Amino acid sequence: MLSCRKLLSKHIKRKNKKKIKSRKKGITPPKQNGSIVSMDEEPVNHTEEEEHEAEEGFSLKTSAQSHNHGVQPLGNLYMSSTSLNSRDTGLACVSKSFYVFCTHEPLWRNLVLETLKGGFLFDGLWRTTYIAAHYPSFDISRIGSSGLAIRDFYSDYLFQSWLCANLEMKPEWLKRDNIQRRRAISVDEFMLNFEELNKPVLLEGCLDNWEAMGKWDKDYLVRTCGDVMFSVGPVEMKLKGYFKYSDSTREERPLYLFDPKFVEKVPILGKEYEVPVYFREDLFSVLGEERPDYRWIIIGPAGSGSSFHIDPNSTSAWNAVIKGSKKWVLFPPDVIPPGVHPSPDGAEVACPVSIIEWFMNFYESTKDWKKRPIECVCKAGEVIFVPNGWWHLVINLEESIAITQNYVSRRNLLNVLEFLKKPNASELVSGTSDRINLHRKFKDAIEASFPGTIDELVRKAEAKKAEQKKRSFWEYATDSNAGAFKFSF
Ligand SMILES: O=C(O)CCC(=O)C(=O)O
Repeated sequence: MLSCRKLLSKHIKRKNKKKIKSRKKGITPPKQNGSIVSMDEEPVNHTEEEEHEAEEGFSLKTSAQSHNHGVQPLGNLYMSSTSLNSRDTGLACVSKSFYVFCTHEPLWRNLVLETLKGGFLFDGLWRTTYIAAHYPSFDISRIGSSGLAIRDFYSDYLFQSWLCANLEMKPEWLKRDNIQRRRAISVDEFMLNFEELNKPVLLEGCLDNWEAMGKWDKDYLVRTCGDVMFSVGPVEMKLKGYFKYSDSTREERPLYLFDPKFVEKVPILGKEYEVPVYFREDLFSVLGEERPDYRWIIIGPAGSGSSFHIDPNSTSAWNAVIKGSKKWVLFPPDVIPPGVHPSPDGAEVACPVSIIEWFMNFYESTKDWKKRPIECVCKAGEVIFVPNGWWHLVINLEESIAITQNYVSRRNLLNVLEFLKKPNASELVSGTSDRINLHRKFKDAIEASFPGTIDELVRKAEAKKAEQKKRSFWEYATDSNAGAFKFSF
């Protein structure tokens, strides 16, 4: 019998072939929504070639269970012998279909977050979590899974979140590792070869002295601050409540703990790590209490992460992994990642709902891009430098704990000042309540603390630009492929 797992990989693989064809024709590849994925468990004779295809396709996590009610993606309707979608068959099926929609977990998650904020105790399902909180006398053990499987039920809306929650990261998605790695380089070397050039680098060995390494894990954090409220997605919740959730969640886009005030809340945590030597210049500190948010503790289960974005206020950042590991994909500022659509003013970004969905639908296409992304897996003990303006996506490959800080040094001060004075600063600037005045306040404070610095940086930047212009003219003039005149000696 061919397992559900095999069928899934086989059919998605077939669909992929179509995608490649359509890409050649210049048609935007269809989203996974239309994929043909069989959930039936019928015996199928499959050839060697099909086996091979299956191996190359997508796989489900070993822990994946079938969709509760046997929902299939809409594409399967076109392969079905009956061409019957039970959702269209009138009253006889309404109650069953309605039941399936009503038990859709993402809807219950929204309800819980809206009504209980962070004050919920996750019990493995959002639906029962909601009911237990609102109707404490109700015996939720009666709810469980009804096991109601519905024949011929096709819905991309219902299927997609199940698929994304249960897909395993493909080994190919993790293979490319083209970031430059450095160990024990000097600060000057870092500035010259990476910060000045605005290029990512992975720094090894610079957390060796952190107390947090080897100390921070779930048990330690719960002992130290289990009752402290942390920012988790749209809500604030106790750390121990968050771990109860993250230990048992299995969803498309797990809630992520991302707290900018963790040092103020738990000062001991701030004493157990130190800013790596490369990132010690911190010009936003001239603003004192008024500086925008700049340091975060980040905790999340496997599959959680950050979808494509550029860091706030044109700052650069470093991200240190204390526990776990993270897959990074970074694109330089002049390349918008596939599947990502920033609004013209840059204030909003539309991208696939979940990170795994981006990998499923867009990762492959980056192979053909002239400007390939920089990629790596950042493991515990390693730090990545994220230069300003770079698009990046991060997915935790296992439960992870990390610290990140955004900073302004002399190398990116002018970029930051320019960003803060954009006409739509009130929408673009983040991490502070006084978005409009941040430019003036920051500029004044820099002038007061480091007189003449801005003028000197402007002079240097102009000289560099003029030099580059001169160089690019001569490069163009002497490049025989450029069609300009050639020197002949
Ligand atoms: O999820 C992560 O660790 C990445 C965080 C990140 O991208 C950011 O802070 O800008």
